[in-house]
Amino acid sequence: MSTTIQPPAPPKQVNRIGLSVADYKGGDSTLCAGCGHDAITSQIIKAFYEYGVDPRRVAKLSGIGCSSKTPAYFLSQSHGFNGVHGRMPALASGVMLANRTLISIGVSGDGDTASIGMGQFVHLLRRNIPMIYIVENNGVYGLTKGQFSATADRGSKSKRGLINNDNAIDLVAIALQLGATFVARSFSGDKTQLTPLIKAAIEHRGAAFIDVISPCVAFNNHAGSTKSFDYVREHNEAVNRLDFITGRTTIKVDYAPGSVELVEQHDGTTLALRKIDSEYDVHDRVAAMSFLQDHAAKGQIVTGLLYVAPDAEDLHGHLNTIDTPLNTLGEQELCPGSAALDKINASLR
Ligand SMILES: Cc1ncc(C[n+]2csc(CCOP(=O)(O)OP(=O)(O)O)c2C)c(N)n1
Ligand code: SF4
Ligand SMILES: [Mg+2]
Repeated sequence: MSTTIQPPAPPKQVNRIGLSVADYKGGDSTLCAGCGHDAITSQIIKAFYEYGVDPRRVAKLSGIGCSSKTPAYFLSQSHGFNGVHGRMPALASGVMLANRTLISIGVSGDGDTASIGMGQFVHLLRRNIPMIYIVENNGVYGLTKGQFSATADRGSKSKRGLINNDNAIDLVAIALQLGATFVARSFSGDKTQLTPLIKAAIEHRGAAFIDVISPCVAFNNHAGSTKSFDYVREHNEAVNRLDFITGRTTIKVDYAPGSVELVEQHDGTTLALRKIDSEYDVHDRVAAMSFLQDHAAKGQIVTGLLYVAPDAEDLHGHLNTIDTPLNTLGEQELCPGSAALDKINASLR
């Protein structure tokens, strides 16, 4: 009697820590079909999987909005805190002070960050709190049905035909002015650019800010909007093409000819920038600010990594914080003892 031998199941594709891409997914999205935010979620999953981050070492943080709902759609094994509208930076400050071994990723909206959360956002950047901070920028309050947000360009038209007469806040310009150490802008539909940017942000020590133009198909994807798919495709001016090269392997991907600048990150990883504009220097903050303004005046949206300071000191450096997570410290580390207290008291007399 003959027996049919079944071929072995094909090997499951896994990353360097043995996890499959399914380990980086979350729940099903409840956003509108075609929403730019879902495309960003896919790039977050891809970047964390390819980088090989342990999802159990990640804290996902957000406020309120369609964008702020998205942490439910990726990294289901990670820690998560969906906070109050605009208060994600306060959560991030607490998380990173309590446990600096975690990787924090915050997802916010233009309303969540540029209106109600502006006060918190600016302090997070100036303190250089180590985290990935993504703004899913659609120029509207999507969740509350399409009011103009503070990033809507002056003169842009709402779905109801109203014209926005207020000046727009450019979060990238503000981040550069505040001394942020990693500043980038991308487009939800540009996978080639966004995935390496997220990987570089994972690697960066300090606040890594990525403003991602993310069209709202329900309320801001019509003619007259400057955050629609068509508008951004027509006005996108990329400053660099990006590859992320992990220091754990010596293989460099994508050896395309042309001018390549290697930006060393901590941990020996390298960000490779293939320059489109040979004049563009990712280490020059002042030049980045004028580059941004010059192109904005021409109606162009500059995307790519605009500025990075790979050796900047983060919040932990400023405060000399302890490496150990606070909840694992014992009484011996927490109680300095009566001799130390006597000394402190004596110094205050
Ligand atoms: C304290 C507070 N104020 C106002 C609201 C109402 N609200 C909910 S979401 C939102 C704006 C969301 O816009 P955005 O952050 O751009 O996210 P999107 O939905 O566009 O992704 C507002 C004003 C709220 N939930 N809490
Ligand atoms: S309302 Fe806009 S932002 Fe919200 S899910 Fe729908 S398309 Fe996305
Ligand atoms: Mg919005």
